Amino acid sequence: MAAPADCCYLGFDFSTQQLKVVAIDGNLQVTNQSNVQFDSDLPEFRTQGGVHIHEDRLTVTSPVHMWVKALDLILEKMKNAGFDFSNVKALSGSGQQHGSVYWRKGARQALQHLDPGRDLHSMLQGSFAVQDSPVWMDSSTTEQCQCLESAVGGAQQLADITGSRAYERFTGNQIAKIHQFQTDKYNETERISLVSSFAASLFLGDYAAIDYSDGSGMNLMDIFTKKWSQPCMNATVPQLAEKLKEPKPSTAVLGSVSPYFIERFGFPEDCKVVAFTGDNPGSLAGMRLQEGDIAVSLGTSDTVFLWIKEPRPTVEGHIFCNPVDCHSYMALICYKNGSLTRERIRNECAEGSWEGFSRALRSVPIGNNGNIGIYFDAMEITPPAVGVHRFDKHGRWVATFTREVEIRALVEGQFLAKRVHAQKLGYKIIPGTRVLATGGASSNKDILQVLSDVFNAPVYTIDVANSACLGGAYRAMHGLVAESGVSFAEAVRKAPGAQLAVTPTTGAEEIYGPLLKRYAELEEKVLKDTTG
Ligand code: ADP
Ligand code: XUL
Repeated sequence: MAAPADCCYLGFDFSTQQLKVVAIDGNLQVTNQSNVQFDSDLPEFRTQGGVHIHEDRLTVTSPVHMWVKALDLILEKMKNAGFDFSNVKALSGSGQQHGSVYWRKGARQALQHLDPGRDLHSMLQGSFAVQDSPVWMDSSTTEQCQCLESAVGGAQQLADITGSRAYERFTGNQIAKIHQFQTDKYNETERISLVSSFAASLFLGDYAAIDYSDGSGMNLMDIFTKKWSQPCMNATVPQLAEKLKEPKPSTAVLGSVSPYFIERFGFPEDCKVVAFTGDNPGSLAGMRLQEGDIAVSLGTSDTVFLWIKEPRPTVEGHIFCNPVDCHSYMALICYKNGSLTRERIRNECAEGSWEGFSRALRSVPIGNNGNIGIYFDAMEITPPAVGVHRFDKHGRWVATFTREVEIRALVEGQFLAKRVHAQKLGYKIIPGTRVLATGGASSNKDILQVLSDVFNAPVYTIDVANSACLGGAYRAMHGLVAESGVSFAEAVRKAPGAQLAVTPTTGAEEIYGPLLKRYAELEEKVLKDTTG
């Protein structure tokens, strides 16, 4: 599948704070990138961090027109910089997950008859029934979540269908709230899109399907049949399917770019639009995760992505359809107590120095002589428990550890938790499994060594500043050949790889095998104490 080097693929990412784009050539090298920052480049929308936080502190929205104007701006910027759109064979992209867009009756007509002499923003002024789109930071739908869970028999039952229990930010619950409190606007709506499918619609000049992977973040889709779940739809809004239409595979070619882009920017007539997806699925593609791999982002909070073959949804974490392989799944798990907790312990036990923190890690043997610590300074997400808890090798509660033991207990505890929760969701370590580490703490080799030992797998580091965007460009390229059976891994084989950082210490599995079991039991106990 040799692609001429002068052909080009674009990936867009409509994220919370900015719109980004990358261009790659046929050899998968990045040739161009650009971005539009919502707060500073579009100050007229008066957003902070790309959003408006409403008075109740729970409702969080973004102006849908800001996203349209950002697309006008970024394409204009590329054109002015001399970017040659005539080589673009396909484009795709991603959007922040869960956010929703409400197209007013008649908007489809507007999309189909765009005048290349004008910008999108001015032509789509009247096209949205709801001007302020709810986004993933919104947490105002607790009532709607409770209704949905009780309608299907409980949180675990909802997770068994949709891959997640009810979450305030998930789109179905947001739609239910709009139907309830903005009934007129809901009734004026002819189509509801996710941020991702909204963005694809702009390029397509018609409504774009929601893809399976981002569709999994709605609490509406049966992730196993990949159809809207009737019980969930009924409990959300009657006849909702008319406004959503059927979801499609994330690898689907939705059509060619609309004549608007051909005439205004010089895109070729056969430039394809591949389904857009959520930013987290987009990142999985950008990082080129493969079966059995786990990606661990060690930032302010810690996030884990997993490639799973046989998922077992639970009330913790999320299972989404896999964006690059329709026979697989991905899981997403978020932890609130990440770098901030590591920093607190570093300050208390290593005089504020990462050097000292690393020295302490190296000075205590792996397995910490059986001592285990659970450090939830803030109420944790996975699991919803709080407090600092220390246990000795007999499982007895202890008040303090020495400084060195405390540091190792923290790091081992954080990674044991990641493996325990990953396995609960159905994750299996297989021969060839890689751990891909990203985020601030991935620059620390001693922390990565613990990660490698706990997972008994090599750890690679990867720069992911643009992973969702890059994933969009990779998916655009793969979309053109997916139907003929070429796998994503094969299509992006030539892309720059991750760097091997550390390999597991001999004997680590024998030590961490029993510790994993003990950690899981102790965490259960802590969770019971928190929830009473
Ligand atoms: P964000 O999630 O905000 O993007 P980053 O991925 O940039 O965060 O990570 C920032 C964190 O990285 C800091 O809070 C800091 O605790 C951590 N960090 C930076 N250097 C090191 C180091 N050498 N060892 C461990 N942690 C580090
Ligand atoms: C994932 C989530 C966020 C957004 C951020 O469930 O809500 O990561 O996708 O853009």
